[in-house]
Amino acid sequence: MAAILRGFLIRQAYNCTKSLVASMPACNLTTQVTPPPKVVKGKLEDLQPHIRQYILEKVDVCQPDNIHICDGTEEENVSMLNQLEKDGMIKRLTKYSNCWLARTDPKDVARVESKTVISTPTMRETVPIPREGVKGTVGKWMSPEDLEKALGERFPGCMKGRTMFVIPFSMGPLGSPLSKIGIQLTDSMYVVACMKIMTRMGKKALAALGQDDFVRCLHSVGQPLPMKTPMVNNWPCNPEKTLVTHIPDRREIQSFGSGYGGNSLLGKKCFALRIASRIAKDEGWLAEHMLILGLTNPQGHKRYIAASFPSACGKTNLAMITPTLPGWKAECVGDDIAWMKFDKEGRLRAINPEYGFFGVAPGTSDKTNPNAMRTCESNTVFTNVAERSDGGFFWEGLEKEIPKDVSITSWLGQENWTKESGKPAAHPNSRFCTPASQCPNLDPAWEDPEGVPIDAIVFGGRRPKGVPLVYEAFDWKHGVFIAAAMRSETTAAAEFKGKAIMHDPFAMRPFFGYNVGHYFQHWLDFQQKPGLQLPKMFHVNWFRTSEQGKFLWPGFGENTRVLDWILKRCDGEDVAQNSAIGLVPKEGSLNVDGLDGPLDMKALFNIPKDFWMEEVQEIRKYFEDQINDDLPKDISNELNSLEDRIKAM
Ligand code: GTP
Ligand code: SPV
Ligand code: MN
Repeated sequence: MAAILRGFLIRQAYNCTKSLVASMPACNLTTQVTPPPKVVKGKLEDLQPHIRQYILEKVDVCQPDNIHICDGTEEENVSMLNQLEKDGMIKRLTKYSNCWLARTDPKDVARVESKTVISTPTMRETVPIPREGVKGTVGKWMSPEDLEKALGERFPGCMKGRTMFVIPFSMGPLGSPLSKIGIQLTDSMYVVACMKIMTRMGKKALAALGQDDFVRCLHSVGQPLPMKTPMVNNWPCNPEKTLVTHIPDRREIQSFGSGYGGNSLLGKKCFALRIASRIAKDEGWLAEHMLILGLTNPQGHKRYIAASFPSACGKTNLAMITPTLPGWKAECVGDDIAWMKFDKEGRLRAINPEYGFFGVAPGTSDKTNPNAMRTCESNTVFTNVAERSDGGFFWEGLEKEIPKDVSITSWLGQENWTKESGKPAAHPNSRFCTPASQCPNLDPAWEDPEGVPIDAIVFGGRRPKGVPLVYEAFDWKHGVFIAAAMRSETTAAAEFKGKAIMHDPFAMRPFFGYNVGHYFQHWLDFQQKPGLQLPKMFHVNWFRTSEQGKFLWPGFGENTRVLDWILKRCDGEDVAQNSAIGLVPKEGSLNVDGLDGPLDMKALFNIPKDFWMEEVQEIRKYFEDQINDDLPKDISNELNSLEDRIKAM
């Protein structure tokens, strides 16, 4: 009763009498209710009724003290950063302009796949039914009843004592026919600051929305005030209760307990991949974990590629590549997510729905990724990196750039950190959150509302053994199979411990918004549609190692050599030959001129029969265990053909 009365009072207070509750039951006005929250910024009355209704619904549940409707202005941003600094949640990195360091509670450092769920009326819509006795690993389903219960145990009263920020944001260039709008409600100012970098947010997004519907995103750190337990690093979170939920039928996300990355910046993985992949299936397009890169060869011919690697497997690096081959130019459109749709002419067109980069810090240096270094020297929020005594940042990979008199404080706050401590200075999943507009090699067409035309789709992973540097799919169907059969070594981007080779179809295992088998079919279906210019598909592996465990390929800027070969194939050049697994470079066709150091081409391109026999068995087991009845026939046929070709080797 108190809750219903409270809801009524809130709507009365904001003069929103078109009540959500159709009729007010007679009630005793002496019932104790908390007063409605104060709107400290913006006006609820100025919002479209459907937005206001969503906010009030969640205000009812979460019971914040204040409401702040974000306008997205620079003044707002500055005042929030100042407040965050006052609260001790971020610290200025004085060596740069407007750069900040946040250190999280060490319990909240990465995406939590085990606590990320999708809720649909039936399980099969979200995940395949695994083979009997097997635990499903491609997504997690929650029944609507369990979801309601789980949300009910978490959200009521979760924003008490806090401010609810209302963030209207556009995924994709404002006004592009390919873009979509979301409204995120959050009680974390850190999230607002990062959403300002990662999305086009504020008044402009509201204007672009008009009367249309939006993706509903609710986020709470799950710590009403006063907190019952002390905060660690001034970083409120609730790891025991963390739950990231999606309701694709309602285009809705509700995330509780984590303030970190993809768990809390809901425009990113939750919206732009999980919800968007479902919208894409319904509407006939693709939402993918892919970078988008423009490449101009020395003859001046420009083309774009999209590339899909699992988390922490090199997307940001490839997206910002500095070509080592003379005469080449590379320009970045996006580093993590691509929304792609075939246009009227049958060309696949891609936009980057994001506005910034949330990139892995360790390994980034002037040598590996100078463009990222230049991008994040201003207006950047760093999370869980180490700090230099001169106000600079530090992480693994920057050892050579530390002057003698500069000391390091680790991400855990350990002063005078040295390598000898045996612990990394920066968390392996520490990140920079930085505006795309600052990237020196940003593509001029990166905000083209029509998207850029894609000529090649590249898949890849971390494969220390057996998988060659590059190979091409025989055709679209074979390409979809290669992507479905992708595997990669685990990384620090999620909660996994230790190194293991995991299946990661399309680099989307943690991000599918619906049944992976139906997703494969959605990709396969494009082959049947008339008039489409299907891009060529490839698989790359920068991470093959020698017996001694050293990388066989120099990687980074030198990857242009592989892209050169890929684009030659797109031009129809006769530089490929058949192998059991796909088309590989003809001898001498991969340009290795001027590479310093010896290169073991044989080891890089070797296709060991015993390895591939095992790989086929492993893939078959995975498909049968995990995808079971939902595996498209075309995919199992492709697997059988691969096996036949390997047997015949
Ligand atoms: P997410 O943001 O998690 O999706 O990661 P990502 O795919 O963008 O990966 P990123 O480019 O940030 O690279 C992750 C790690 O791989 C970094 O430590 C890089 O230094 C390393 N890396 C990237 N490209 C290469 C390469 O070509 N060779 C080698 N050896 N390492 C690479
Ligand atoms: C990934 O894990 O693929 C990321 C980082 O890009 S996060 O946004 O946290 O998902
Ligand atoms: Mn990613």
